[in-house]
Amino acid sequence: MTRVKPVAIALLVAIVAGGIGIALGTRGHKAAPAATPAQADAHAFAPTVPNAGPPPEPVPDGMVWIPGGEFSMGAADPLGQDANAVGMQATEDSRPIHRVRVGGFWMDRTEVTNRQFAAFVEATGYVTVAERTPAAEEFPGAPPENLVAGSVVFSPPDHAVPLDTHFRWWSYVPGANWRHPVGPQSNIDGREDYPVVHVAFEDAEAFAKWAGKRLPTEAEWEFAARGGLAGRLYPWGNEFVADGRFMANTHQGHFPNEDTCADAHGGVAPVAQYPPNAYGLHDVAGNVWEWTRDWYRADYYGTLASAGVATDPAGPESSYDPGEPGVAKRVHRGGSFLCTEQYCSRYMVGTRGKGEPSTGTNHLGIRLVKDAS
Ligand SMILES: [Ca+2]
Ligand SMILES: [Cu+2]
Repeated sequence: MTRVKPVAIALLVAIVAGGIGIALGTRGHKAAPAATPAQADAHAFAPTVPNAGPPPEPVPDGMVWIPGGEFSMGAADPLGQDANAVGMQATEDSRPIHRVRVGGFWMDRTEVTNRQFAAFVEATGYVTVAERTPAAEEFPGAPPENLVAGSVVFSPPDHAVPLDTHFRWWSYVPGANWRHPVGPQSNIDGREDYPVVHVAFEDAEAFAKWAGKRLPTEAEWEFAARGGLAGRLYPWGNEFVADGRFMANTHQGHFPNEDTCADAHGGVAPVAQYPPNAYGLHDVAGNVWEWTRDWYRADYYGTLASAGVATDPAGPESSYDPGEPGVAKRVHRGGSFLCTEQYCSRYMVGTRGKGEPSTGTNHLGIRLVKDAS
């Protein structure tokens, strides 16, 4: 049953949930066929050519060197079939496969943890977006009593539901924020090594500034996540379960009402519970989505492809999501503990997510990079 919400709250949810929409997609919106046949695209990957030379010194704590180099960016459609609207088959925005060159950089081995974020808040007194009362002018017409600080939380039904709208399993929860991941009654005691969640883009940037780091570009993120491999489905290769071992925290069982936790974790997991990729990065697939600094445009890769090899692409000038034209979005990457081939398979390494910048959720976090000095 869908709970009936006051209109203003529904509005708040509609706006705030814009971000997950994408991550999870909007069903019923049928994407246009790709201009390039899927089969041709599948052969568009060329080997990754990393930059030569040793990592610079010193090594920042908790980071690994990503050498940068030239690689093929994007995701092909290996299934070549017209299936669901948000899974692999719908990732036209990750095509065409195109050649990109990025410089070297340091990258966090893991997603930013509650411990790390707490140190930042302790030092600065920073208050996250989810902890601030929504401003009346941002939600015209909303009764003041409905303007309550909170965030968007995965709230699965206890029975199977049509996968037609993400409102069936996402709720705007007053009092949810990074300290209270699923609502005011919850806390992060004993969860110091879990990824921080419910962070908006500006929270991520504030944390990065304090830490002397920055958000990665989308191209940097993908170069790093691919770990030197070319054209693989996942950061570790082409087999989702490799030699009997789960390599990422995603969702098993019937989505969204049943998670069998075959991968050993239901919901978000502490960082680094799964093997790292070849560059030493944990959880670049699954666990929590990660902000990048780029604006999202569905057609951006086409723009880049026509320009030959793109050098350090930093995203388009502005955002455009054809599925939600009025909402400017930043790119998310990596997928989360909620990803499943039944609905959204964005743990696949070349695929893209996106989200409205003020919207955090309990499956969206941060991973940062740092330039070599
Ligand atoms: Ca899991
Ligand atoms: Cu997903």
